[in-house]
Amino acid sequence: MIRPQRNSFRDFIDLSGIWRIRFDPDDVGEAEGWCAGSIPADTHPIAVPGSWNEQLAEAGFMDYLGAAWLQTDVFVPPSFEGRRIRLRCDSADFAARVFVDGEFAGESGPAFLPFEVESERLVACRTVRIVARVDNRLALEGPTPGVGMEQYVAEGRLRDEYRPAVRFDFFPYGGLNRPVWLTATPVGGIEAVKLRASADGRLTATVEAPAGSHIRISVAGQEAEGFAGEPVILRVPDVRPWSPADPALYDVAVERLDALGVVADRVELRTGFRDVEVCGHELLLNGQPVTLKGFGKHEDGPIRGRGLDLPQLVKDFGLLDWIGANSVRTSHYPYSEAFLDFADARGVLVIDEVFSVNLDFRRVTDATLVQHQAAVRALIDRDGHRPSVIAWSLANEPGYLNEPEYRSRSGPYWKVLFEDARALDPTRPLTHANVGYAGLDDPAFDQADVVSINRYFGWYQAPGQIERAVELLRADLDAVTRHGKPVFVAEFGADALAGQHSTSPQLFTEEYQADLITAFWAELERHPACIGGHVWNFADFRTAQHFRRVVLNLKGVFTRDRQPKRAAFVLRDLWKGRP
Ligand code: BDP
Repeated sequence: MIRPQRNSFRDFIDLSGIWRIRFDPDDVGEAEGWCAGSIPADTHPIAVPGSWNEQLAEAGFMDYLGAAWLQTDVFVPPSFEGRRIRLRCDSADFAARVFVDGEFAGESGPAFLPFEVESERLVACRTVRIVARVDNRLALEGPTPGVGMEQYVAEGRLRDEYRPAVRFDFFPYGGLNRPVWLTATPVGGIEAVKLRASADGRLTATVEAPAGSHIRISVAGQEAEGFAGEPVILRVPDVRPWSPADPALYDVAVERLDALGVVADRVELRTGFRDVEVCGHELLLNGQPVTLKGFGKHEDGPIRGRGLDLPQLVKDFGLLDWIGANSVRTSHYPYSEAFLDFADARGVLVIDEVFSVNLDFRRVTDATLVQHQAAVRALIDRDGHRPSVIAWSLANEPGYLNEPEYRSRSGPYWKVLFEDARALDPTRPLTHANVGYAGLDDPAFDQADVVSINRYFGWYQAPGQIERAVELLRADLDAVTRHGKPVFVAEFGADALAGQHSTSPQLFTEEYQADLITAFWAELERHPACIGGHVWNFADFRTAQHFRRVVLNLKGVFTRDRQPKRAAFVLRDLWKGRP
């Protein structure tokens, strides 16, 4: 899939704006033909991109989990005549079926990743109605399992009931949370480009286009030619390797030439030349060891929910710079491409995570693995050319319910999943985020290149006891060191309510959060196998309702509206090396 772009061969229309939405709590829309669109009286206005929850809270849809039909009309301009016209959606949470003028056109693939649909109705010089049936429920056996009242009851876990019902600790926002586009590309054009660039200036491009297509690649004044489906290789002399200190980016032009050697299609991708590898307990970037300092984040904000928020992106990258962070994990799902544009340009290292949270091995079937593999493949396809992406994270906290099936059944699952990912991209290390319950010999560690652990000592365990928390952390770091790989603390932290203070160690105060983070950081820094840590979380974020959460998960070092807590200043001193 090629991201929408505009040049002499390609064009797009951004369908962002006010759409209409009709909720379908009884799941009757499909049978009743809502795919053709609805009259305004049955619908609410909704901004796209944007989640329906906070936008339509007053209409009663804050906690809505189910199907909803979103619609808009678009005029297909004359300039699109004779071209391949598609509808592209950068993501639909969590799944969508798309109709054009009432006819089914196609559906989404893995959640949080783009998909395209085509329809014979998409022809130039007419107005078409786009209707998307979006559903924010998750299947029980998916890579991120859903949950319902039945499971809470059957598992005897009524105290774990969240509203809306989820198995994870963030809000299941529904809607079209990233832009939707109408695109026009040449018939028989370039369909995909796989790029890999290394610090020695070598660039390999494999282009998907009609068989036999003649391909030309150019970057920094260098050119190479070849054919679709075969790697085309070129070398840039005196390349400036990409790094956080010098995030040098290069524009790569990929052209398809017709039989006469005339350019018939062109796409551009921005990349950077760099190497990432694991060596013993170290992670090397361009041959130099790196310490990861940063955060797990979320795509989350007031009103828009998970909707793409460009001002917030600008702000967040400013804050990462201000605090001296060099890295982020896209916990717990692939983020927008706009986010990765910033990471590439600002030199922020990214651990790119697939959407698999709290995988439950009591429910894993063959279909789970197939879906998980598809999600990994789609993520690598979308982000594989990004210099900022230094590792793929294939799951967050599988086995967190402490189910015995995790130990007995997950080994072969991880073997297949990790081997598959490694074959798709041998240039990046693989990891997953381990939860304490999954053990210090988590079967996924055998496959991972980096051993990542999430640890909440001082919070869920040993609350209020920072010294004890550090001892527990040290014991776990020592124990996982025996895997002989770099060790990374992918999550640690404490909730703090901005403005809550105390002179003694008290949970929820700004001082406790800051002191816990300081103590953990000292331990991570001194541990020989540890390549750094990510504080959980960058900013406070909304969760589903539960007595454990005060609307938000308060582990942010910034508030949800990006004001610093005490921990932010402490981290800034630690990471920027101030006294
Ligand atoms: C970890 C999860 C993360 C949660 C965090 C917490 O990976 O999604 O938000 O705990 O409890 O277990 O704050």
